[in-house]
Amino acid sequence: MNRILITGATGQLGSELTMALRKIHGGQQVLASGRSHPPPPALAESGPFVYLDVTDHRALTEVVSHHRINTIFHLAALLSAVAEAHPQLAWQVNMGGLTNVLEVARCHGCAVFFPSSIGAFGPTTPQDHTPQDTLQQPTTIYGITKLSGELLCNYYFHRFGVDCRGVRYPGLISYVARPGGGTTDYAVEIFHAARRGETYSCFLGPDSRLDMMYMPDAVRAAISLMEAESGPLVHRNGYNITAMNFSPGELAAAIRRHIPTFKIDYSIDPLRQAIANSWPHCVDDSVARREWGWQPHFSLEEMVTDMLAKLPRDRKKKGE
Ligand code: AKB
Repeated sequence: MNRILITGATGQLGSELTMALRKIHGGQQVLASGRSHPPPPALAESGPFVYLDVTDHRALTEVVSHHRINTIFHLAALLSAVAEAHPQLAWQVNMGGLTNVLEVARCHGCAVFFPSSIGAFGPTTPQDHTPQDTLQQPTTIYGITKLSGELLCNYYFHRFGVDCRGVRYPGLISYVARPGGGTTDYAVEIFHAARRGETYSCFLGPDSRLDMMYMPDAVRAAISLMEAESGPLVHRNGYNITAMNFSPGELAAAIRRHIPTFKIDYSIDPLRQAIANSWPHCVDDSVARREWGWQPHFSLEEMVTDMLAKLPRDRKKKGE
């Protein structure tokens, strides 16, 4: 892993994973890519950035061959809520992008990291302590692309020897780049509202419990899985991983321990609530712990303390 391409590098995970990989391997070794014009300054100044649409097979092939890439972190995808609003586009980007990446990886001998999600589960999956290997019947287009992606990555490994690895991420919480169009985005938005001194109007109900993870753990998970010895990796793709689980009501209470005046109210979005209701409350990540030593570092309390310390104090939207 020393000539790395990151697709979707300007996204919530990509912008921090790129910086972490550049710290380890050197800026020039890590090629960030995405569809932003211009790219965010932190990405543009710390190493190379190329405009890349992952649905363009020829462009992807040229980038991989020109830069002699040997590892691809393929993060470009539509998230759950925006995918549900545009199902055909979601299939085109999430599946079209992945099949292009896997084909290019097969032809150019690259390893591939593919982020799946708790969205790969559905309403028939056991909701508590969801096992690694269980019934997966997702009812969202996002979940269908994530489950298909896990299966396709395993197929490329067994059929063609492409070293594909991946995890099922829960909701990711971070203060650098905002998430775009996910069901768990409330867990980031709430901090921005709290920092502005505003009441947060939450689009999920107070008791919607979901798995979550703070970004430093999510970045470490991707890097450590890709660096792990291959031998013990039985599952390879779609590893359940988690760090904490909470409901909007519990997150608001945790923020209130730091900002006692913070208030939340609820204005439920039926689309995102239905998606959340179809996902597990908490997954069992013991297989990831056993096969490659996965271990989260941040609990709910630690994450809230760090988020509030690091999040830039936003200006009030109006009238400040
Ligand atoms: C989303 O909400 O779509 C993502 C996810 C859990 O996969 N954050």
